[in-house]
Amino acid sequence: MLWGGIGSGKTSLIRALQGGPPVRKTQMIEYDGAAIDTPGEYSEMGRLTRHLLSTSNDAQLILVVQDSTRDNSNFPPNYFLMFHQPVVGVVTKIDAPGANIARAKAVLRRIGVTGEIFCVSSVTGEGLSELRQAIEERRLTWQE
Ligand SMILES: Nc1nc2c(ncn2[C@@H]2O[C@H](COP(=O)(O)OP(=O)(O)OP(=O)(O)O)[C@@H](O)[C@H]2O)c(=O)[nH]1
Ligand SMILES: [Mg+2]
Repeated sequence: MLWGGIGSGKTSLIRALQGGPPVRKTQMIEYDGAAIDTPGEYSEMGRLTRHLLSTSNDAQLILVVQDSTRDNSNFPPNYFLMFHQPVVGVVTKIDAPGANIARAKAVLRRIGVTGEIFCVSSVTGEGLSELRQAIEERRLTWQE
């Protein structure tokens, strides 16, 4: 399940990992192959995050997506410590002008992502194989 702000690159990442139709703005929570895609609005607006929380019961792994061109996140400090599933950070758009990977990692740490952080570009494909491998490794321990 992917969490992250509006336009942070969640759907593009899913497409880069598992293919599918062209990326359009995500309007609702969508089960898409192995992924649960979510609208950025749900991560950015406090009263909507409850929809994500109830859906997270279906998720085996939480991916917290942080756009490397953004200097902030709407999640409060330590937010992601609440999950019982593994939580992995993904810094997106590392190919983009203005990308700042160190800043994005610091944002993820602040909001409670204590596990591994992967840095990727869905445009160039950089970092995707490492992320894919990490997901597959975790999948071996999941109960389907
Ligand atoms: N340069 C660059 N642009 C990207 C990358 N990933 C996504 N984008 C662009 O960022 C914009 C938003 O991407 P989406 O995948 O729709 O983002 P999202 O998080 O699914 O957005 P919502 O559905 O609104 O929550 C699009 O214009 C993408 O082309 C990337 O790795 N590099
Ligand atoms: Mg989307």
